[in-house]
Amino acid sequence: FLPSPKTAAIVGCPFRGGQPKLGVDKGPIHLVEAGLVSQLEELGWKVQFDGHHQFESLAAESDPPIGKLKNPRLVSKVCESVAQAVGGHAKAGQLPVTLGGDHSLAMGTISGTLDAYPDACVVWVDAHADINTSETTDSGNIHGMPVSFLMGLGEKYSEFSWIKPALRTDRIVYIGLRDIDSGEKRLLRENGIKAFSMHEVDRYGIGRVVEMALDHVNPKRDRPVHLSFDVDALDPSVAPSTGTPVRGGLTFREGHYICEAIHETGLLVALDLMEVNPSLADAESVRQTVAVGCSLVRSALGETLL
Ligand code: 4U7
Ligand code: MN
Ligand code: MN
Ligand code: MN
Repeated sequence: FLPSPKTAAIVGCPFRGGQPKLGVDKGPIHLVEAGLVSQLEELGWKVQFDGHHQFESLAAESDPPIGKLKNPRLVSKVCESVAQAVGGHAKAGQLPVTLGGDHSLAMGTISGTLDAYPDACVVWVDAHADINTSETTDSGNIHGMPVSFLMGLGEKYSEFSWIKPALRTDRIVYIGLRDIDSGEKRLLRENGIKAFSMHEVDRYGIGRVVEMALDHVNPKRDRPVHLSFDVDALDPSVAPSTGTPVRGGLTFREGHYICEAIHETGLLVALDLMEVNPSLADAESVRQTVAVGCSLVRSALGETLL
C-alpha cells in the first residue's frame, strides 16, 4: 500500500487526559530522545518528524464529567486533531507512527486510518480490551473506552459526534488480553469480537495466535493493517513503566514476534505505541521500557534478527 521511498511520519502525542496518572504524556518525548528517528532511518526509512503535537490550545474552558466520562471535551478535541494528522499522513502515502500518550488517542489514530483506508483492519495488542462504554466503565477513564467509541457502541454524545462508527466488529482482533471488566466481557461476547487472551497465547504459542488473528480480520491478506500496541500487553518484568500493569503478560520475544509477523505481511499502514509512562518506576525500569518501545517499533518497520 505504501509508495517508495518508504516514509514514516512520527506523530508524537504528549497526552494523558484519558487517564489520571501523571507522566504518560512524557512517553513520546523519551521515545524520540532515545533515538527512534535515527533507528528507523538506519532501517532504510525516510522519517518525517516535525516535533511533538501541542494540545494545550485545545484545553476546554471547563471540562466537567459527562456522565462517567472524565475530561470528555479535551479527549475528544485532542483525538479529533490526531485523526486529522494521522489521516493526512496516511493519505500522503506515509506510515504514521503515533507515540502516546494514553490509549484514548487510538480514537484519533484509527479514525484517521479508516478515513484513508476504509477497508483496514485493526490488531489491538493489550492487557485490556479498552471497549468499556460510558455505561459499563467503573473508572470513567476514556483510555479504557476507545474501541467502543470507534464502533459506535454505547450512548452517543454530541461532544464526540466527529467520530464515525467506522470500525466493524469483525475488523478488530485482540492479542494479549488478561484484565477484562465484566461489562467488557459481555460486549466482546454479544458483538462476536475475536480475542486471543494470554490463555490462547499459552495454548497455541504466539506464532499460531498471530496467524489465527490475521486469518480472522484479514483472511485473504489483502486489507491494510493498523497495529495498536499498548506497551502494557508486555509482562511488567519486560515493560514496567506503564500506568496499568498486569502480571502474566507477553514476553519480550512474543511482543516482538507480533510486530515482526505483521511487518512480514507487507500490509502495515499505521502503528500506535501507547502507554509508556516514564514517571512510573525507577530510572533503570524507565530506560528498559523506552528501549523496548523503540525496538517494537523497529520490528514493526522491518528490523529482523538475521
Ligand atoms: B489501557 C480499565 F477498569 N478496564 O476501564 C478501565 F481495569 O489503555 C483499565 O489498556 C483500562 O491501558 C486500561 O479503567 C486502559 C480498568
Ligand atoms: Mn505530523
Ligand atoms: Mn492496557
Ligand atoms: Mn490500552
